[in-house]
Amino acid sequence: MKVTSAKFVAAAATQASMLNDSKPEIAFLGRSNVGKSSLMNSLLQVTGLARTSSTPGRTQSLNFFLINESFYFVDLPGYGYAKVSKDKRQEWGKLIEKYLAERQQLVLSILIVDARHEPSPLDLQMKSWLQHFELPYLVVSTKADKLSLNERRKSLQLAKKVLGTESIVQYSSVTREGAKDIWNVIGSSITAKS
Ligand SMILES: Nc1nc2c(ncn2[C@@H]2O[C@H](COP(=O)(O)OP(=O)(O)O)[C@@H](O)[C@H]2O)c(=O)[nH]1
Ligand SMILES: [Mg+2]
Repeated sequence: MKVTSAKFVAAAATQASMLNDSKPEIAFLGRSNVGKSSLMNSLLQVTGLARTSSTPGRTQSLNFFLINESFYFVDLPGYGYAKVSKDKRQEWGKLIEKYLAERQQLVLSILIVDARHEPSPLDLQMKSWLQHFELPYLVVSTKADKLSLNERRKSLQLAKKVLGTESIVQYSSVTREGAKDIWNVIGSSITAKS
C-alpha cells in the first residue's frame, strides 16, 4: 500500500470521547516501550507522527491517526508499566477491553511483542482477549535487528509456541523488514470490511 497521507486526528481518554466515524480501524497493542510508536512510524515512513520515547508509560489515551483519508491507525496505551498506579492500570484495562469488545470499526488488531523476550503474561492476556472477542489479529515480534539469525529463529519458535499462533511477523523498525507482510495483512483486512 502506498501511504499518501497520515495525520494525527484525535486522542481519546474515555469511551465517550472516541471518534464517531465508521472508517476501518487497525489497533496497535503492546507493552509499554515495546516499540509500538516506532512500528507505526516506520510502517508509514514518517518520523515523529506517533510519538516515540524511551520513557515508558507516557501514552494514556487512544490516539487516532487517519491514513490516506480512508482508515485509522489506533495507538492503544501501552501496558505493563510498573510505575503506573493500580487504579490507573484498572482504568487502562477497562478502556482497552471496552474498545476491543465494542468497536465495530475494528478490523485488525496488531499485538506487538519484543523479539528478545518470551511473551509476557500480559501479552498472553491480550491475546486471550482478542480470541475471546473473536477479533482478527496479527502478532508482530519487533526489534529483530537486535538478534542474530540463530537467536531470531529461536525467538520466533518460542513466540509461536507460547502464543499458540502461526501468524507472527518478525519486524524491525530500523530495517523495516517485515513491513511488506504487515501491510499485506492490513490491506486485506481493510478490503474485507469495505
Ligand atoms: N533497535 C531497535 N530499537 C527499537 C525498535 N523499535 C523501537 N525501538 C526503540 O525502543 C524504544 C521504545 O520505542 P517506542 O516506539 O517509543 O515504544 P512504545 O512505548 O511501545 O511506543 C525507543 O528507544 C525506540 O527507538 C526496533 O525495531 N529496533
Ligand atoms: Mg508509544
